[in-house]
Amino acid sequence: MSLLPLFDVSLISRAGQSAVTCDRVGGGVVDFTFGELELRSNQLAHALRARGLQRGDRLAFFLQNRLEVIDLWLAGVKLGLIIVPVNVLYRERELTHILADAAPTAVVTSGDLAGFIPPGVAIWDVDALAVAASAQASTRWAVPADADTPMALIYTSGTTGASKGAVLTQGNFATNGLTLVTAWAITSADRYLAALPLFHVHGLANGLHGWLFSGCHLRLFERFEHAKAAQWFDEYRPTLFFGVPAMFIRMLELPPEVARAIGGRLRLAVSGSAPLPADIHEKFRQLYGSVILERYGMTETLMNVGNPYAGERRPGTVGLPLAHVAVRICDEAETLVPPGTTGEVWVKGPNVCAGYWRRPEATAAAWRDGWFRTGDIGVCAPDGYITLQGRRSDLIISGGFNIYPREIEELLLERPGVREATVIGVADPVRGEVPVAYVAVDAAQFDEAATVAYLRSQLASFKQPKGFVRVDALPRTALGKVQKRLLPAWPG
Ligand code: MLC
Ligand code: AMP
Repeated sequence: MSLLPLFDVSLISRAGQSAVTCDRVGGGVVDFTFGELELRSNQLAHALRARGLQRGDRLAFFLQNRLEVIDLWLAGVKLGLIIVPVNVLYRERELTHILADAAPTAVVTSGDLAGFIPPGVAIWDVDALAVAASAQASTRWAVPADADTPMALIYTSGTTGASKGAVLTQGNFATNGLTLVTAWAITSADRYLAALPLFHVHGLANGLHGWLFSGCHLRLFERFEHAKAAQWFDEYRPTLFFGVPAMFIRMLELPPEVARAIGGRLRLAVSGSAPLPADIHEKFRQLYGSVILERYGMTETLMNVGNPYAGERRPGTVGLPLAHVAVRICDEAETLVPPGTTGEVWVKGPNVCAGYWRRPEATAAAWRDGWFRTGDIGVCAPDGYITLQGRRSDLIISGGFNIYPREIEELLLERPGVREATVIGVADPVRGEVPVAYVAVDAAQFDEAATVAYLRSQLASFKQPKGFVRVDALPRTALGKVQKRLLPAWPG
């Protein structure tokens, strides 16, 4: 299953229908029809070909949500490119690694972000590219593709501190999108408010494809801004909203009458990417009159499991395997465990990526006989509902963004005066967890302010430790492994 025939249900068959509303630079909004998106992406495909891009070449984008990201995705499908979405919050360390590993022909970015791109990488300004495209022919240029054609290389934080690129195919996105449109009954009558970033799979794979396959209407926002949420929902009147728990927690701050009005029009509110506490599920239901559908996915697999659209949406659980996904829970000996027993979640299906980009060892370590080992720990109830309980690694999820402590620890250990360092996640009422660093330092040499400034230049803002706790030495096992559970409590 390839993507273009599925997109054509909207791009060609609904050419005259309003497709998307975006903010206009300088104020106001601008609308585009599906037919206009078809023409824009054809022109961009010609412009990219003129710059030498060919099937299989990588092209990265480092952009906030904007229409040009959609143009790039559509042109990428047409040309058989491998698109590399990069989180706009990434800084020197993350960008250097990803861009060296993916080796894209260029990074498409905007003037405000271009300064973060490390030297040696070709930068294509998004506005200049759009101007170049507008002078190109609008005839369609499309190369043959099938389900195995690589579509995207999406980086996911690695336990070693270096992230790995998951190779996602057209078939992965097609299966995922089609299942969601069917399972969630998305139709052309829906109105989808999109504020999740398009550089991660929740917004990209679910949001963008749910929209294009169903032909519903999209209101694209640059990013989620909780102070503006009430106004956005009131003006746009969405029927669909996909978010991370931090967004739903922020939305609990709205006045009850505003919340009721929003909830009355919302047909479906979906939460994922981090655990949604059961009390937030309940508070949202009371305030908005809308029962959140919690779902579970990952970069490597897109969506795996979700609560039913028609059926019980059970708080605290991620629900049931999607129609095309097989799930099993296995113990440390890699054996299937019975319902009610905790183990690692393994998944199999056409949603699972083709492997890690140029990392055969990492790929071999993550797959067993066709099953992908998610690293998530969970339990399956006798009636099939799955509850996630934790992770095999010490991954921290903050506002739906992933943080591997090791990445921060490695940087801390490079700083003068730092003898030992470890990072843990501590509870945060909005973001779920935030990172905190525990350090054993030589006080005469350690400069906390300089260390904070260094981390800011190297890593995304959501990875910045919210505090430094000084200890004489880290608690360790006899084998030298840090015992994070024995660290003194974070004083807040
Ligand atoms: C967040 N920030 C941004 C930003 N998003 N800055 C610029 N552009 C963006 N797009 C920064 C802010 O500058 C700030 O930095 C911090 O994040 C919090 O911002 P806030 O305005 O206070 O937002 P808040 O109300 O806390 O909500 C944060 C959030 C953000 C919900 C908007 O966490 C977010 O967009 N999360 C979505 C993550 C996501 O899409 N995950 C999906 C992964 S895919 P500072 O310096 O002040 O801290 C996946 C698989 C799957 O996991 O299938 O689920
Ligand atoms: P990422 O690598 O950014 O794709 O993040 C994927 C990880 O997010 C998963 O492996 C889970 O640990 C976590 N995750 C996604 N959805 C949920 C959810 N509904 N509840 C708890 N954790 C989730």
